[in-house]
Amino acid sequence: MNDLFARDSGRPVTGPRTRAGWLSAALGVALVATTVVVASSSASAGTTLATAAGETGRYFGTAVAANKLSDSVYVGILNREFNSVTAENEMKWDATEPSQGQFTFANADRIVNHARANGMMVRGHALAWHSQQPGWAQNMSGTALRSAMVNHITQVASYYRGKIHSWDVVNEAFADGSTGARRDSNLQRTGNDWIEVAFRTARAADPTAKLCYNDYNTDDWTHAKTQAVYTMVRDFKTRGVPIDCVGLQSHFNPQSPVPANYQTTLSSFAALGVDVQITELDIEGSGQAQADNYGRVVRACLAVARCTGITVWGIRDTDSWRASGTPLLFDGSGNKKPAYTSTLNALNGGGTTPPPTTPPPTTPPPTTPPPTTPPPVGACAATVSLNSWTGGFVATVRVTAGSAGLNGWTVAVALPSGSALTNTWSARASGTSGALTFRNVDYNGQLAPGASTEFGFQGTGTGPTGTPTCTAG
Ligand code: 9MR
Repeated sequence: MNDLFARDSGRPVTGPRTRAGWLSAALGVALVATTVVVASSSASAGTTLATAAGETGRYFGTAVAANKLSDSVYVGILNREFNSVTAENEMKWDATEPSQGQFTFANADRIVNHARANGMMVRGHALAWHSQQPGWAQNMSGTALRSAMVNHITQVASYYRGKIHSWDVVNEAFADGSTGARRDSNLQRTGNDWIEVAFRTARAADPTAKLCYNDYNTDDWTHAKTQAVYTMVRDFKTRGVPIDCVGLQSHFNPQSPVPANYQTTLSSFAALGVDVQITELDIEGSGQAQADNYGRVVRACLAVARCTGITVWGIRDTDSWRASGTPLLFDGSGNKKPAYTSTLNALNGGGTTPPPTTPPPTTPPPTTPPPTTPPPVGACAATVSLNSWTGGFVATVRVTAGSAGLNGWTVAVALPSGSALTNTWSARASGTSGALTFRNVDYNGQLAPGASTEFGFQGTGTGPTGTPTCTAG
């Protein structure tokens, strides 16, 4: 019974449950209510990675390859130890849209279905990336590529809407080295705003998934690449670009070891108001040294309240993309390594320490200056800001209530001829060309006097040029 209780507590709160999961949840509640001694003693030591992480409110996941789901040793460890999965390759652009406009989800579905049948959550990986693009996209540029990216994100994120806990919306967009620059790629050459367009598009397609920016070599707080990603996330938060999480891949080896300031990196990102997830953890090495490094990474995550979960990049060493570095928690035969024990112990240590506190960031979070313009005297006012590129645009509209406040609003916008609406977020649109109207959704219709809210839309062609009009109701 203890094990039943512990297993259930390791399931993610947001994840789907099987009938067995619900049953064990009910039994778990009954145990808490009737046998406090059992609950309190078992709650402090999870016997698997998932249950131990679950007792700290976190998930523990692994990358999964669809073609290994017929390997019984692999599946046995997966189902026993993990409560989150990431498709190692099956949700990437080349896998899901091998020909333009032709989507294939069969392999990704095998992973998603396995996860759902076993009460695991799913991380989606990855919607927009310079690598593993299908050949047709590799040969594209400019407007055509931008539109193809938007369509890809819309189709894939819509197909999996409601089934994905977190999406890696954009992967590896910054260059290595000391410049802090964006990585050159065909996507980057469509315009610097490609990343925010990707995030807005993903939000419109799946409003329930957490949207992450994911990268490697962003673990050391002093590295230019880490600082560049931090600056981008801070800018996105300031401007209302929808981002919920930062993924640190955390691929470590002797050339790129676990940095001493790793926890500072986690807490500094978290202080921007995003979750932090360790998304592709592997640490090359063996024995106690490797075990100690795993322990350090886990303890750093547990020390940061918004470090919400850890994913290792494969199950057995032989499953790894870096198999020769034996970087994972199970050996080729599926036996637990010292790294496994150290990880489990660190997770259980986290369950007995006081609730984690996030140290103050080393860079102060941005402050939004108070609005300098007084609230409009009429019912409401709307202003629009545009991000445009050749052939497309994203419009962000700010609605500000007049002195009486608002209980519902409507904004009218005129699109130039030849332009068309393709996506809307945080509002309901009527029309797709010419005169458009946008109405509030449930959660942003009520505004106190002088208060503001934002919605956005995306389109092809050029964006609206006139001032939008706002009316109450
Ligand atoms: O593990 C993945 C491997 O099977 C693929 O061949 C490789 C191709 O790019 O991608 C690996 O996964 C990568 C992940 O998608 C993004 N971060 C780096 C990972 C390791 O290369």
